[in-house]
Amino acid sequence: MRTQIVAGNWKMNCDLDESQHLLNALKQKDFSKSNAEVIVAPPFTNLYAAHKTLENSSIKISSQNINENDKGAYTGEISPSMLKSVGVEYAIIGHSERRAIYEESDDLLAKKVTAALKHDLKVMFCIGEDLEKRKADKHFEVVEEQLKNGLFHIDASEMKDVVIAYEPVWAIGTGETASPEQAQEIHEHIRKILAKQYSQEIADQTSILYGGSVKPNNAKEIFAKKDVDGGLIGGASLDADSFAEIVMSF
Ligand code: G2H
Repeated sequence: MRTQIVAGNWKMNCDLDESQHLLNALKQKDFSKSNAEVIVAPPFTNLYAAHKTLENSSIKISSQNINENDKGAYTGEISPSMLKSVGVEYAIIGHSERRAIYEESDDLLAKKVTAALKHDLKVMFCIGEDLEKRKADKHFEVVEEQLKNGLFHIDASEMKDVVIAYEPVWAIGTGETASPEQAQEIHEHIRKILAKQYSQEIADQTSILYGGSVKPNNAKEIFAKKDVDGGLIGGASLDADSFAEIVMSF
């Protein structure tokens, strides 16, 4: 049985007060009725306080990014061990906003994956095509290339610490969502690629999340699909009630 996950990617939202407010509201929710592992990814500045606030909670913490180096002259960057030291368990790597706005290449992302795993951080590796590629029916190829170039340098034994998040760029923050059928189709394809690269067993064990305008009113339908193991939630994760409702969709 694969781990079902609902992760909130807060992006560049919430100062410390707002973050604490949201976390305290999430702590009040009874997630024990859901089968999903719950993760939040606040901005770097809120991670330590989040760790302290969530100490007796089952909610786990992720960073939204990571630097690929151990330490040194990388002004403005945050290393994997720094994240570990403030209670972070996951790192989101390769989010489409990092790929598009900050021009993070497959090569760089591959290094970030290696760095995260080296420091015992689990990886949430994001892939997904833009509208142009979807219209050209190239989405299957795009995700395969992204996996090959950014993730498949790791060993089969390391895949237990990797979660994949499929996020079609055309559905991110746009209010547009892939249909449950579109999500299932590509998740199944991703699982086949994992089986080809590693093994059927690894493919069957790897959680594949869907991301892109997941809301309380569409989560259940999407999560019901066989190869969708949860969601990476942006906008709707900033409201405790909405996020909790999505978690409860499992
Ligand atoms: C996709 C998603 C979270 P949203 O970026 O990673 O954001 O749910 O706002 O589309």
